[in-house]
Amino acid sequence: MTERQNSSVRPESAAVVILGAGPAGLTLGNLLHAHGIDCVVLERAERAALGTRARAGFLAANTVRTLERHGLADGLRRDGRPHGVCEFRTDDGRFRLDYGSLGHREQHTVYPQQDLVADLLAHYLDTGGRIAFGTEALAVHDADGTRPTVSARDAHGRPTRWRARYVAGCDGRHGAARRSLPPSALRHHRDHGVSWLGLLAQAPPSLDAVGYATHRGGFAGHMARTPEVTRYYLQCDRGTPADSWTDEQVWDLLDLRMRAAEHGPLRRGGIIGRTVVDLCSDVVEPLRHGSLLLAGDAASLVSPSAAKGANLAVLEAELLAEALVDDLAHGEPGALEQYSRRGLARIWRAQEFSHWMIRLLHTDPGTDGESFFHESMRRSRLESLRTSRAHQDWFAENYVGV
Ligand code: RFL
Repeated sequence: MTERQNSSVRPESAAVVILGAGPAGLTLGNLLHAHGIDCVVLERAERAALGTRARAGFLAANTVRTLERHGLADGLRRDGRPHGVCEFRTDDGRFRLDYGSLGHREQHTVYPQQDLVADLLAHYLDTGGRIAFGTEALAVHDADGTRPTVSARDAHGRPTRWRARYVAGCDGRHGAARRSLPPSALRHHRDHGVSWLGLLAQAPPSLDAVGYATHRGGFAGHMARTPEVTRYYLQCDRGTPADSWTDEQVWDLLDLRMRAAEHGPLRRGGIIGRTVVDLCSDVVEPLRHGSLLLAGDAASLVSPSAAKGANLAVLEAELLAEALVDDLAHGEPGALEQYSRRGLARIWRAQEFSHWMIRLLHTDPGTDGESFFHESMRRSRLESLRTSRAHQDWFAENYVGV
């Protein structure tokens, strides 16, 4: 293991400097390292913090295949659980979609993102990958040339500088890569006007399915994480502080919106995590800006309504790794432009489906205030999903696919 945190031994240049050790950065690091490309990962957090951030949990079949292809799936193969059913609960009753036997007949693997990150990190370090923990990238300079540099601050607050041929911006939505984009970069942003209180409960799942409940008080969601921990979502007003409801009020609201009185009680437990998420979508075009390349949340933000973010991060990292290997090892012109085109095609597909899910799950007040009209459209959409096999196949393909 070559974990080199000491600045006196840490090299200050690499062919590829990767910003961020999330699913995107670590997948990319592993793939480049496996192809003998000299790379280093700069990560703001300390190592201990990396394996503790609970976020995603549903990995699509394609994501699992990608990780398997590169020998990065041992943990999720061992501890991940297959999942292929979702249940909608509405004013008109409830229905279940066995999406694992619809469409392309693919399932999710439930595996917490923090475990995936821990696996990717362990593999990267065990195979000799270089990473600088506690190092915050501040800006990418000269990205329009062939010798970009990254200015950073190490764990002791000392300034450091990294030279590269390429910089891979995998440092999320608030990272240095996005801050360093040239004015020519297009940023397509859409605020869906909806917020969710994301909750982690120390409680076993209450359903054997992903639960989506529409209710006049707002949306509620249920997603398994582990046999002991479950993620719930409660739609809340924009600006609601995460701690505005007590644990008991949270459970009462979840019971109400998920119609526990009709469909069975939820299994309660301590609320161990709360995050307010404002649902918005955001895409940067193109994904290449000279020597700066974007992947994962740095490239696009997808609302968590369809669980696409972590999946896109892994898939884009694979595409980017292929393009960088083609460019650096085989001198193939155009490989990085192609990365941008291929990555954006996937991103917009995921955006479209996530947007559709948002409109399926929330009442849209509309600019004209005709909530009856919009609510009726939404009910009709749900009814179509309940009754049309063609619609169900389309849903399954998009829900599990990226
Ligand atoms: P990450 O995971 O944010 O990792 C970025 C890394 O960069 C570091 N960093 C920096 N390092 C150096 N210098 C800087 N200046 C830096 N700034 C940041 C950070 O410390 C971090 O380690 O981005 P990445 O790799 O692009 O991965 C994206 C995913 O994390 C994200 O899309 C998903 O978590 C979204 N998401 C879900 N995705 C799914 O596919 N399925 C789900 O079920 C799902 N559920 C969720 C989610 C996101 C959520 N939140 C918190 C928005 C549930 C929630 C509540």
